[in-house]
Amino acid sequence: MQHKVVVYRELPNQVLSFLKNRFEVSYFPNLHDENYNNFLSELKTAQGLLGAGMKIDQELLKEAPNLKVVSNISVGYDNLNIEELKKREIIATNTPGVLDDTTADTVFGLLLATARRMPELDHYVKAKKWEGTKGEDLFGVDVHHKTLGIIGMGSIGRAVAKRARFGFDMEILYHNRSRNEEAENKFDATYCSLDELLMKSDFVCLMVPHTPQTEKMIGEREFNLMKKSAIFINGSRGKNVDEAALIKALNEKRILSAGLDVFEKEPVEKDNPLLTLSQVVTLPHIGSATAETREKMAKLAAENMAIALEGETPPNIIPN
Ligand code: 8YV
Repeated sequence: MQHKVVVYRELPNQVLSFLKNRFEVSYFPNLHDENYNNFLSELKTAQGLLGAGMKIDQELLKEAPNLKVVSNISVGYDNLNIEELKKREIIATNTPGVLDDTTADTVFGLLLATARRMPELDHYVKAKKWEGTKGEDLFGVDVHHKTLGIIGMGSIGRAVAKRARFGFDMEILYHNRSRNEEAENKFDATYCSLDELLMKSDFVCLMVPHTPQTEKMIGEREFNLMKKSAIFINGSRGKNVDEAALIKALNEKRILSAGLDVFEKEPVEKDNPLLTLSQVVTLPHIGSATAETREKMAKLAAENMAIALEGETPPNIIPN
């Protein structure tokens, strides 16, 4: 019997062909209200589900009685209910590794853009406000030779540390569930408690996955521990931060500024106060979003799916 795979994300042509050569494919490059019922009816007879970001919980899984494999086109898998997948003996996979450098580029770009106020000053120039010699009102703060605190020293955290250490002569502090020898040996990173990191860092960069343990791990207490001159960067998940506390800290000038690729609710709500703050640089969750990397992620996700449906153990299986 030929397996059926439902795809709910747009895929590069060659990745789609790879799947079509092996499986029956129901393709929903753009899932919306009008085609959602059709998607659900295709899911009923599918063995594979491939895409990114969809909440795969008990409610959805009830609609997918034949499902054997869920392949995420992302490294994060906070959209999956792992317990529920385990109960149903469904294999889940993700795409680690291929996005590390691209995501680290985004995070470091965000850090630079926030410190040097680049988006704000871009608007300033384009608004034709640049006249005469400019003074202090346009100053930013230095990045080089400062202290960067990385919370979450996984492979993306290490790619950020590498850029900071070798490109910008930064001191690296880090906090992680466990010590990371590679970070300590290669980037001179110093392990410390979360509180010590928050108190000593000029830049606090959050890079942890979203789990029940990391939910809102940065809140009022943590912002209060940071320097008044601290710049907070979130390249992880919005739900790891108490957004109301972040807004309060920024409004009360308890930290200097923030660079955010992620938000508590995505797409960000139109009336989110963060969108009105000039000291906040915002991005629409584009950490891994380059043509090259998204293609690699899609290819890896399709390979994971093929290997798993063919009865072998895929390389990027999510432990349950
Ligand atoms: C996107 C990410 O969430 O891989 C992750 O965990 O955060 C991003 O790459 C993903 O590709 C869905 O658009």
